[in-house]
Amino acid sequence: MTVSTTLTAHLDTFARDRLPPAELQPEFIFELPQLRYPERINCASELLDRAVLAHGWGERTAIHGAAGDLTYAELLATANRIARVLTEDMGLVPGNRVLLRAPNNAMLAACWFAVIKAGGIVVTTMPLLRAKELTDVIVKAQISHALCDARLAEELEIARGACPTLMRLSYFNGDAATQELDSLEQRMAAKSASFADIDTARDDICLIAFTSGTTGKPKGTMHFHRDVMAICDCFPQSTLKLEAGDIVCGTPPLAFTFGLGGMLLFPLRVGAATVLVEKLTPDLLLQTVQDRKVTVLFTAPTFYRMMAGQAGQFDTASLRKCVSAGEALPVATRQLWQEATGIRIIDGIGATELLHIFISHTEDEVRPGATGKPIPGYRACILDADGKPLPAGSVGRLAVKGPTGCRYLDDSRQAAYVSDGWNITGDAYLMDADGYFFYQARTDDMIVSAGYNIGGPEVEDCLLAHPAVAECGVVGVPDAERGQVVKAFVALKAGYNPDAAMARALQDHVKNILAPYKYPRLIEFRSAMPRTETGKLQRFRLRA
Ligand code: 3UK
Repeated sequence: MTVSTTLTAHLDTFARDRLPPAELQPEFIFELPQLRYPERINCASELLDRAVLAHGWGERTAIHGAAGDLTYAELLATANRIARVLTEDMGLVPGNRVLLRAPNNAMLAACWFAVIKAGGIVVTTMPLLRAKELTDVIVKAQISHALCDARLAEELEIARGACPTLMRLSYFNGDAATQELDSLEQRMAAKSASFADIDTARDDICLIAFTSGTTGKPKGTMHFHRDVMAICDCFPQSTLKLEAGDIVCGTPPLAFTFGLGGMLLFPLRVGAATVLVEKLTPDLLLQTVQDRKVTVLFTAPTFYRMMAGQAGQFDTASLRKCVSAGEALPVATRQLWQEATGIRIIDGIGATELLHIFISHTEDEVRPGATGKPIPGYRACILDADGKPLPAGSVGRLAVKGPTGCRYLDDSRQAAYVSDGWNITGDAYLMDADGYFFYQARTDDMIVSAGYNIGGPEVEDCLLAHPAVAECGVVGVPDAERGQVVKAFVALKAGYNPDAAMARALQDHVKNILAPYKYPRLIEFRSAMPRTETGKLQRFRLRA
């Protein structure tokens, strides 16, 4: 497929002008016939207008929200009204960047479609970001407009002072009952429910997702309309097998592309419904599964682990499929969830740079400890430090290519992520003789102790299988004699004592299961592990 680069609909070419140079772009593969999209496509028209006008799904429920349910037709009308506010009142021009800020709710979903209908570029931000972090994002992407949940106004108002490009701002009230004067809702009420979507090119940028990086300035990953369509037409079709009757729910924010795909785009692509809940705890998610008869769950491994203990108190019979991503799924967690619900979790590795999941497996192909195989449409291999492919059984750098890939916004770190057309995710992996991919650690997190390479997650898996352990994190700490030694941070379940005898018991437990050189020489008890908003263990904070 030749990808046109001339017919852009963007009048503001800021983002387009800052795409990585051709030699630093990943190679894209469009082997699957469903990924050969027409030259002009607007992913919002495709997912929303076509759902109502072509498929006739207007009366179906698209979103179950706290303030009530929205049908596909209602979601379309709401998005159209917001698109009119953006273009008629707020001066949005195709190619402008628009910041969205809200917990997972129906207004956030409608705003997402509205921006893309109007030819804008969506930058959804995590609800917990503070003014400093918002400023970094706004300045980096030269954001001109913002649509923000009124309850999250404070930090954005502080950021605004340092952000001269951010000229037009409108607040909405989300699922809250109160309606402010001159809110986005008020402005929308005056608008017609129809809107002519901008006729964008398939390779026009429609979203910039910032990575939840642990160090350095956040990186903006840029994605095209065709990339959004591609993630809808890969994992959910070949692996998850999402269906029109499904009701999905889960924890990842829509600002995290795991959540954007799973909790919004994938269900809309097939005529299914999503349950958007603003704040979820393990028992609230279980309660929601019971109340809403949820069939498909998306969340991170720690959430499955926490829910497993309580699942018996709820009716989870409606559940059909459970997807885990964000970090490695421990074998012990997979087992606990299967014992509690009878469901085999579908593990999948995705990345913001690749937009969504690229290695995964169906429930019938579970291989404990493995993430799976490249999903149809993607290829993966293991490379050595020089970029040469390694044979099966060797640990090396995971390299991936497919219909999506890394395009950082004006960032010298592009050269570290893309090499020779491959996306290098920063993960150490091993492929076995059958082609299954086994996660070892983040490349930077591999522990090297007395010449042995040790992946922290393997030791964590082992500790999690001990009945006293609630949560844990394993890192390497400097050691004069061995270079590094393995150190485990452990949070115990209620009723267990964090004492020397417990530490010894845990060490013996690991020595009984793994090669003895992997056992944690140091153990420190903590009440909980430091985690990101997306559920990832922050190993750098444990090392500090
Ligand atoms: C790690 C995993 C082992 C891995 C994401 C699904 O996590 C997502 O994106 P991020 O940019 O992080 C990417 C990195 O996270 N990781 C993710 N999933 C797994 N490690 N097993 C897994 N199943 O280090 C990867 O490089 O935050 C996940 C969909 C969309 C996403 N953006």
